[in-house]
Formats: sequence, C-alpha cells, structure tokens
Amino acid sequence: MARPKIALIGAGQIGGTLAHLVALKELGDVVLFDISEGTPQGKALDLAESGPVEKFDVKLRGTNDYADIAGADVCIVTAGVPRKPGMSRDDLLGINLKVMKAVGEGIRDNAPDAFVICITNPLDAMVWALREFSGLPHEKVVGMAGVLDSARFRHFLAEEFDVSMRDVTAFVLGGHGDTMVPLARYSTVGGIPLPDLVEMGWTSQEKLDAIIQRTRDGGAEIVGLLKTGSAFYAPASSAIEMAEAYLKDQKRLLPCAAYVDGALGLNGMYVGVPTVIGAGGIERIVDIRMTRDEQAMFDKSVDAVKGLVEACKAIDPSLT
Ligand code: A3D
Repeated sequence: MARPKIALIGAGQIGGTLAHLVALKELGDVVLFDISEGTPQGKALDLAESGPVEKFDVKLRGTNDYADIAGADVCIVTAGVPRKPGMSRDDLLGINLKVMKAVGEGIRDNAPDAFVICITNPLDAMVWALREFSGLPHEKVVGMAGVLDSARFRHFLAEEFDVSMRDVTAFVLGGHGDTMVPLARYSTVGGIPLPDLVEMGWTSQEKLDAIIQRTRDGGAEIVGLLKTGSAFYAPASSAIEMAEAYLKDQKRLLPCAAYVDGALGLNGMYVGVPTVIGAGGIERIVDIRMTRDEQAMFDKSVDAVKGLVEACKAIDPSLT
C-alpha cells in the first residue's frame, strides 16, 4: 500500500519540525510548501539527508507550487506570521487572513479530500476562515490548540505533583487566547480530579490557580523568552498527535478547535471542544456538562472568538 502523503503548508519553525516528526515516526511522505523560494527545498533536503542516520523510509520534497500537494491525505497549515514580544495572537489577524485565502484555495484546488489541521493564529478565527475559503466539509477541517494548551497544563501539573506526565490528563477548552478555559474538574492525576487533590493536600488552591494562569499565558511565556518568534516544538508535536489519530483511525478523544453546530449550546462556529478524531475526521463532538462558573468562562471565550470572526468578515466581505 502506498504511504500516506502529508502536505505541510508553511515551512517555517513549526513546518520544519512537523516534517522532522513525520519522518522520524514514518507517518508518510512529506511535501513541504512555502512561498519563500529555497526554504522548503532546503529543509526537505536537509531532513532527507538525515534519513540514512535515523533510518526512516520517507520521501521529503520542498516546493513553491501548490500542484505538488495534489492528492495529499493530510494538510497541516502553519503559513503566515507568528507573534513577537508585546503582540497578541489577535494582532496577526489581518495578515494571516490573506494567507488563509491563498492556502484555502490551494487546498480546494489540489487536495480537496485531505484532513486539514490549521495551526496559524489567531487559531479559532483562522480555521474558520480556512474552512470557508477551501469549501471542504467541516469535519475535515480542524484547528490545533487544545492539545497544546492541555500539554502545557499537564507539564506544569506533573512538575507540581512530581509525578510522570503520562499519568496526568488535562482538558483546556474554548478559544486559543487569553480567555481559554482550563477545566480543573476534568483534569486528573491517575484518574483523581484536581479539586480532590487540593482537598487531599497535594497542592493548594492558590498554586493550582497560578498553574492555570501560567497555562493561559503559556504561549506568551515562550514568545518572551525566544524574542524572535513563538513556540514550535510542542505545537508541532500536538498537531502530529491529531494527524496520527486520523491516519490510523485511532478514535482519540482530543480537545480541538472544531465546528460545533448543536452541541454545547453553540450554533455553527469553530471553538475548542472535546472531539473524537478517526478516519472520518472529526467524528464526534463530546457534549460535556459544565458548572455555572465553567459555563461562564466558556461563554466569555466563545464571545471572544465570535468577535474575531466578525473582524474577519469586516476585512473580507466575501466571508459571510
Ligand atoms: P514561521 O517560522 O514564521 O513560519 C511561517 C512560514 O509561513 C514562513 O516560512 C513563511 O514564509 C510562510 N508563509 C507566509 N505566507 C505564506 C503563504 N501565503 N503561503 C505559504 N507559506 C507562507 O512561523 P511558525 O512556524 O513559528 O508559526 C506559524 C504560525 O503558527 C503562526 O501564525 C503562529 O502564530 C502559529 N502558532 C500557533 C500555535 C497554536 O497553538 C495555535 C502555536 C504556535 C504558533
């Protein structure tokens, strides 16, 4: 059977890391696309030359021509600009919306059967716009944010409790921004919910609140340290987890920016929710119950995403 074809649209920091992970995990052949001439070709060749050492059988090629993504099974989109210190994700909206138009049309014309994972920020608005421009089915276009935000939460919790990250689960929902909603009640260590661990004296409510805030600020913390761009290792790993769930029909339950129409009281919008990813793409949205406080936080996050979508429509009237 032919290897799956994985198109990476954007060959910058995340794009290059994605290509490396795809090769190391032998998930499929890689086409790296970018508008910058030489960048995708150079990265693809450099990575291919690591093959004999790493012992992977994967073809990697770089291109500036959308025709080369033809027939891709998965497209992961990182094209656009990242933020610099002092910028919010929302400051990227104007520039990256134009990029989503070009990318959406490129995917529509060349890889209409692909499962598309968007990473470009501001995430929830960009994945919505990418879906609109591409015209692909909603269940085949999804945004990566919740897996990353939850991974950050899990990392901080594992450090606080001095336990293996493998035994820490966490759930971060809502929009990928300052209003994201880390849900302590649905986050556990070995199945024990965080509020119980506070009662058991494993940590204090103050420390847990600080970890939740650090999770919300997780992207900005890295931007502040790097100064020249934003996080790329953990975002790439998170998107690969989603791509693998699709390619291997794993039915993973992962928080993703998915199109929600009916569940969680939402009518037709993209926002971070628990989903099941399998061969059908987003196969299910998990309609979880929230407490009044959790619902209030989620509603605030939903409103922030709606504001960004309205801003997209104001910039590009073809989006209705
Ligand atoms: P960077 O290293 O700048 O790579 C972006 C690449 O996109 C560059 O190589 C550009 O040449 C290329 N590009 C620009 N315009 C186009 C176009 N029209 N078509 C094709 N390629 C184009 O950035 P990065 O890889 O660090 O980040 C990429 C995006 O991911 C940014 O928007 C970040 O804000 C975003 N990001 C999102 C998360 C989430 O959790 C959602 C996390 C980290 C970064």
